[in-house]
Amino acid sequence: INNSRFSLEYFSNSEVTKDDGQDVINSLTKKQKTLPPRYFYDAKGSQLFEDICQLSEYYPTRTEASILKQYANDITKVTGKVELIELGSGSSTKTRFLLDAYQTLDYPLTYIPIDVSGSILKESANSLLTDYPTLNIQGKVGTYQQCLTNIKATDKQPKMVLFLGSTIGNFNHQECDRFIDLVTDSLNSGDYFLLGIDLQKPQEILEAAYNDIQGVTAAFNLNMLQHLNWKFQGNFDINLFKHQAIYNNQEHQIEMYLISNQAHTATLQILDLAIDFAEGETIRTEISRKFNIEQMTKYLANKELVLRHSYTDTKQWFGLLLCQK
Ligand code: AVI
Repeated sequence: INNSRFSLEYFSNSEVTKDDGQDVINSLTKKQKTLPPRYFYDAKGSQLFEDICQLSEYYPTRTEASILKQYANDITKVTGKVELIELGSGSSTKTRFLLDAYQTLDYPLTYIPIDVSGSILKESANSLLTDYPTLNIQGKVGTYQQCLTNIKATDKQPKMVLFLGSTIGNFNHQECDRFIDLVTDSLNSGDYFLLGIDLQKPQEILEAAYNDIQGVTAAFNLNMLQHLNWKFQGNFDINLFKHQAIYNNQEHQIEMYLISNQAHTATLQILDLAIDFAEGETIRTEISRKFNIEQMTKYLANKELVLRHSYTDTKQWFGLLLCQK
């Protein structure tokens, strides 16, 4: 993209590193085998996720979009003029409601999308530059850690960090702590954090959202094995696995599994790893925690993030928390 309103900085490359592999080895050699959810998102997986967002069963995306649409102007009134930084921006579709609203405040608006995928970032920047003729876009490709650390050092303008889609639900408690600490460190006092959280609701609705009839979520889950095959020269046979998502009522989280339907061994050559599966043995590929607004508010307050306003939909299925450091 050749445009004076656009810049792109790379903090990570797509080469396979030793650490990547170590992560997979550790996860697959535990008693309950797991895999890091970031392996969902190769080019095919990212497309499947976009498809999931369109499913009638998968309510989070459209519910969050409806909240943003309804309250974007209210949000601008609370924060005033800020620079927008989005973590895991992806296609930036929902962000447009905020860009529309901030645009009306009439100042040089800067949007800093951060994503691990450079290709999706360029694609979405291209269409944003056309649709928002005065918007400045400073994309950053890398992990949240890499990109946020850098922002703290360079940025003095009031800002708001966006973390939408309830992606925070894919972190366990420890990862969540570390993530929020990272965000808090990157904010100056007075800066804002806008967090999207999926709320607790009846089990049937949750399980339907992660076991859609068309099998898109199943394809998304199984694609992780194909991604590993490609990345680490593996021989996972996706026909030997079945997708399942169940709601864990105690932990308030969806758990996604791949279940091996027979005893077999798979290998990942580059990692020098052979993985034995018993019949019925599972790999847990994702947790998706479901939250309660009051509890989350207390948690954030303990982390120096004070709730300014919370927004929700009429069914109270999804929440947007606007916090300030
Ligand atoms: C990205 N993340 C918030 C999604 C979720 O709902 O936890 C990922 C997903 N997994 C299955 N469907 C969607």
